[in-house]
Amino acid sequence: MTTLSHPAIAESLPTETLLGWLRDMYLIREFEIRTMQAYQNKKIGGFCHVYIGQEAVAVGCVAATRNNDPLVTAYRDHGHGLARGMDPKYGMAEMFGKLAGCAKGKGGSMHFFDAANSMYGGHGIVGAQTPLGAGLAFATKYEDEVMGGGKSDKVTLCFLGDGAVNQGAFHEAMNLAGLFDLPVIFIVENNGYSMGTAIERGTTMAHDLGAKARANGIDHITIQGMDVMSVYDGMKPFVDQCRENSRPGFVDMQTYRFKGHSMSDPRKYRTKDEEAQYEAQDPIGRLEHVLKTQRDVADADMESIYDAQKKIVRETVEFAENAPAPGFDELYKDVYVEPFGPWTGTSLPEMLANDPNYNGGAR
Ligand SMILES: Cc1ncc(C[n+]2csc(CCOP(=O)(O)OP(=O)(O)O)c2C)c(N)n1
Ligand SMILES: [Mg+2]
Repeated sequence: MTTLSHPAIAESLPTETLLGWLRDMYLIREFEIRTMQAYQNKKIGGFCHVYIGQEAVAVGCVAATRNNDPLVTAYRDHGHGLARGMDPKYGMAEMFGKLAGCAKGKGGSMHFFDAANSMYGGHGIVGAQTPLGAGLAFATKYEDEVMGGGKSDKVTLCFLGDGAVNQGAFHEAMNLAGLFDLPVIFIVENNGYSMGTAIERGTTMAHDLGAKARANGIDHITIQGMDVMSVYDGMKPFVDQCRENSRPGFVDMQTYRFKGHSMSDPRKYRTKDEEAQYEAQDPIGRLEHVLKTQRDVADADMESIYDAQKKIVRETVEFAENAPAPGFDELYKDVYVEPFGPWTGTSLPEMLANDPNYNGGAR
């Protein structure tokens, strides 16, 4: 394991930067509170997993990257989209199943997507995004080195849950990343549970997840993910190192989800004491405390930032309510690569027969 020694970088950042992180965490928290309400009011259907408690992870990691660094994650994805700068009203509209949603209302909560901010989803199959993370990193390297795109030096952030480290796809992705020197960082948002299963019950070496990285020759670090400044301090040099040497990385990001796994989880598998212990480490409260005691920021100033985020989120709900639903003409769109779909009236063989560049399949 590499021990990165660095000064407390976040401490040296201007107060404005820390206030920006606070604003983003407020936005995510409020977005999730309203999401839960809308779900209970049956405005949102399907699977829905909120990010409350884990806000510092997405915000700190995004702060350590550039906006064109690809990012991919699992289904607990609202925080990543918002931290990356996705317009929250397109996220809310997505969950309401509206055409204005970021995936035209066809994906829902688990499929936030925002290509303009290099956010490539939102994936519902546990671990399925890990080969995609390796693939995104492979693509950037290929563009740089083979296609002559110059050095974009992009670093891909691939988030996964602690449950996903038990998936075969994850190990295949890590193997290829290690083998091909892919600039990807796998960030395990280790909230201690996969649905109702505690990590120790489902994962070998749960006390040392870095073992999974060492097996593939991949550098790893552990980060206290309840504190946005620690997240940034850990991630910034790690991302810079990955950018510099194009070697993959692995992060055991220790965090906790304050709510249930999804909207239908009574949380019987953990104690109220345990929940209270983590709630006392609320990432938002921690940053508020730092800003108040070390930066002389007044409570009223932070409150007004929170109020502004509340207003933004209230407007997302109004927007989503009033936005039109997709029409029937949307039903078959974006299902297959167009125009090969059967509804276009053109079959693939017909398309190829009419394509002057098609060589009949000869290699
Ligand atoms: C391949 C696969 N198996 C099972 C499921 C059902 N499932 C959905 S979420 C989940 C738990 C995953 O937990 P974790 O990776 O720790 O992420 P967290 O929910 O804690 O963010 C499971 C088993 C699934 N979606 N995909
Ligand atoms: Mg988990």
